[in-house]
Amino acid sequence: MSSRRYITTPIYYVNDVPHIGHAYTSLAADTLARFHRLCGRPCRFLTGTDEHGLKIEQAAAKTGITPQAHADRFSAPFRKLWDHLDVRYDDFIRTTEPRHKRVVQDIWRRMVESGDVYVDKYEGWYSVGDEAYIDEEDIVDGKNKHSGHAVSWVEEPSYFFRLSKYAPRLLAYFEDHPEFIQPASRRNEILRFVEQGLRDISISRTTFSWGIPVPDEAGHVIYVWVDALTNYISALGGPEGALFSEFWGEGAEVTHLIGKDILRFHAVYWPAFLMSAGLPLPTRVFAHGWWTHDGEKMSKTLGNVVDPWAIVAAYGADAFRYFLLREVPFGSDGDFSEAALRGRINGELGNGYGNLLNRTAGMIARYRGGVVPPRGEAGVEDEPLLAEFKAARAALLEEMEALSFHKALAAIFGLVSAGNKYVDSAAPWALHKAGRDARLDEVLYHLAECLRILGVWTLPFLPNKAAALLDQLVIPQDLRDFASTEVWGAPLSGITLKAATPLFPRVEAPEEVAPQQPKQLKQAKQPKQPKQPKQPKQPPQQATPPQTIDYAQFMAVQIVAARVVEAEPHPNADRLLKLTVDAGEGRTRTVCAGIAAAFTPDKVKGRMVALVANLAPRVIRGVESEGMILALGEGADLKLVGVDEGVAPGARVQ
Ligand code: ME8
Repeated sequence: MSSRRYITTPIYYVNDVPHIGHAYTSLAADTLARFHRLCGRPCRFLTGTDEHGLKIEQAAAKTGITPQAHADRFSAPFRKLWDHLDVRYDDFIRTTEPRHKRVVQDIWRRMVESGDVYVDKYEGWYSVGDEAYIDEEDIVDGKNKHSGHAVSWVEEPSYFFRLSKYAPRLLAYFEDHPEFIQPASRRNEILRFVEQGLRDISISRTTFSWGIPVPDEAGHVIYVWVDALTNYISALGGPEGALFSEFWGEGAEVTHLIGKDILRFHAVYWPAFLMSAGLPLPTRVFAHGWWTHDGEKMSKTLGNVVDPWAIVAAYGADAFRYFLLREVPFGSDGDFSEAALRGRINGELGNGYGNLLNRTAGMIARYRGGVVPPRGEAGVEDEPLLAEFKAARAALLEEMEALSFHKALAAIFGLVSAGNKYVDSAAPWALHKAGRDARLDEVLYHLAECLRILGVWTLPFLPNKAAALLDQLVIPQDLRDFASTEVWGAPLSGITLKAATPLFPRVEAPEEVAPQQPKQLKQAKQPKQPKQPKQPKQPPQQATPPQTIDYAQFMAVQIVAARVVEAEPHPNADRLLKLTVDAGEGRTRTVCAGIAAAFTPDKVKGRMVALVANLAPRVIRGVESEGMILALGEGADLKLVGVDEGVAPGARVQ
């Protein structure tokens, strides 16, 4: 596999301010680029803005400024947001730059020389919103049925590109390079489309002027998609550029990250243009899914477009990045909600990762004066942690190659979980009490090394928090690259840690901090009183209407899906089972449940249950219980509230 990587995002239209959809691709590209850099691979990351075309000309006309002034005004916020989100690109291309125009005209000439360009008349539908020619069968009620953008009839002289000629070559290329279009479901879509045969496409416009002129032909501007797609090579200086020979073609791996709506342009038109121009093709085009917001499609009219600035102000850039990459597989659609984001911050980030840092730094401070001890006496209890490290490292490398960000994160957080379990089973407090100093040294060393490795691995995903963690552990620069995590056992002994500050402080929903509400809820949710003499059961009284609560009050109770991973009788109470549950937090919880009359431990082990996750922990007959599982009925007739399979632990009931 080649080692020079070129990663691109779409260039964004300057008719809009950046939103979550733009941020998603840029954050994914940035994470990937950071990962390659961490691995020491030469890598170039390009983004930019798409500034020509009728859509931009019309937007400028609306505000009464020139298209160039409009482009300048709307390109800047993208750079600003990328700075704010720590998106570290190597180049930002604007299609109105001379370096870009020159290469677009060069590509045009190459296509002409190949005999693939001819003049004719275009008669058909055009969607300005999509900047695309739309087939009759894709129009419903005057709109592109896929995007909802209005279409209008166009008749004008136009240059055409012989796309039809390239269908067989494209199909042969797809066959030979199964990795070219990803994910696989999208590849099949494109295969079916090309197999039907391709029609030639119009590649110049004459009815407006905001574009790159067709060489030697007054009155025609080059179709905006020919213009825009060429950015990927104009930013390398064009086919003759030094960067082009380094990052395009032989010896380079080119990855275009895009949204699913613009796949046809990238997977059909772009390779055909490149074939015609006699240039190598990119290695892969990966189409990610779309985000909805609280279950609804985002739109300006609905006013529900997720503004990355607001999210970052409330939760921080790292948490936003983590959520987007962890919540759904990269090729799938996803739903953004602040409640789900808070769940991840408080769950695997706070209770899992942050907690491991706090516990480790706390114990090194308490038992060793804040200095990482030398390695001491190895024990069999160390083996699961070391095995998890090896498995996680292999998975991380593999999943990043596959652009499976969510699985890469799952692998890393598997090690977080193993680290927390290791604390529980090695029980440093007990070793300290028993005076087993050499063993305690070993355990504390392993925990420090585990955190260093986690810190390094999370640098691409959580650049600020991971750097803060490595700073707290005072890890030298040469122990912050991927190579330094190849084997477990870095020289950390003797390092004096800085005082730990929480990495992911708990975040509360705005509703939860409103006065009164939590109090009322606590009252409503405290039925576990010492047993009172039982009242005979009454049907609900009809006379007084049931008390209602509002949505905010409901949301203050965090009910999440959890899997029972272990179950055993409670050591001190016959009617209780002691359950170990996984609520997707990167650690497990112990929950005491009064279900022993209805369930033996093996009947609940493995089941998905509904867990009240934010009930204050309390010690029940000597065992601390962190939460409550929901059940109905009593005694032997008791039933558990179930959760369908396929729901991930940690998913919130809402
Ligand atoms: O298409 N969820 O630019 P653009 C996820 N200029 N992604 C979304 C999204 C959502 N809700 N909404 C939009 C263009 N996107 C062209 C690209 S490249 C040579 C030219 C994504 O600003 C969308 O899928 O309209 C696309 O990948 C990107 O935002 C840019 O959209």
